[in-house]
Amino acid sequence: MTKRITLADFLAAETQGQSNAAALSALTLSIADACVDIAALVRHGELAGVLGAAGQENVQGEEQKKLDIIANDVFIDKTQASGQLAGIASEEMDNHHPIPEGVARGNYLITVDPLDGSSNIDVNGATGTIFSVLPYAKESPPDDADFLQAGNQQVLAGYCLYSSATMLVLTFGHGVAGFTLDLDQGEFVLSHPAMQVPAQSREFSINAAYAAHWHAPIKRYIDECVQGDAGPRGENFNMRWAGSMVGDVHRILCRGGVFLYPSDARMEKAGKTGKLRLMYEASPMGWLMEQASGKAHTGAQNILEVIPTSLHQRVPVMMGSASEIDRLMEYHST
Ligand code: AHM
Ligand code: MG
Repeated sequence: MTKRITLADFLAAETQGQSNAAALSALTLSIADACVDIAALVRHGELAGVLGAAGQENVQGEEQKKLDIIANDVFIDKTQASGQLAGIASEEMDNHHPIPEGVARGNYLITVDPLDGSSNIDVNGATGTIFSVLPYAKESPPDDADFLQAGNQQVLAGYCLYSSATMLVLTFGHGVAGFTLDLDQGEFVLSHPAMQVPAQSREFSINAAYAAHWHAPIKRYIDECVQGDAGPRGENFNMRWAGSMVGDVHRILCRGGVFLYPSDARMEKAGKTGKLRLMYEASPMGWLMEQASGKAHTGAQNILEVIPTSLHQRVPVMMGSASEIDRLMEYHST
């Protein structure tokens, strides 16, 4: 029988010998704790009375679901109690949440999308939590500008997928590890060690409803896939779109493919470059992809090199199997 490795066991080995081992482990376990609580709310659905709209919008003008707000509160309560955070920025809050007086402050900042894909909640579809941990060295409390660090500064990134099983997927910069929640024991157990994105794949993920507005490089890439074995790729492709970045990226980590949420002419007319947010969607997912031997790009730049100019900045996103992202980058440069 293979040895059962819990998240706590994994953290002890992963952080061994590091001066910040205890801090990073405590913070990671608090994130896992928050995800266990959010998973329980998601799992109980209508019975927990948490479905439906909250009747207000977030800073980005998107309708908030009740569970968006509850998940945000749970995540803040659990992670700040670790004593390792200096501040928390979230999709659901205009500005960062400062650690209250009387609660210990630490040397990390966290950015989070507490319930990604929340339009899936009411239809019992996959959702997730995405998080990114950044270093913070100052003594004084941070301001929003302190969060504006490029993705290549992250010390921990990951997501929790709430689907048929609850899975926590993490990187500290030494590969990607996936854990499945053991509901009987209430703990995450290593189930997917050393996750690797297959270098090649014949599967793509994009919301094709926006095809009329795509720019030429995306149009060319998808057109060539859709032509199948009669087209220039000479092979048939498959398409999947979960409406949840966590669900789509998880599938790609498991079996390859590309996830695309490009900017398009209609968005740009409305003053937006893409939909997904750099600091708590694109950067953490981009680092996971790279750590699993995949790639993540905006079309102009490696996602991890984009220096944020605001907490809720949006970026075009292309990530997944290395050879397909290389091809997309080539199409963007010609
Ligand atoms: P959210 O953070 O408000 O839930 O939005 C992000 C989600 C992603 O999970 C998903 O990939 C995308 O929005 C789906 O967008 P669309 O409805 O345009 O297909
Ligand atoms: Mg969200």
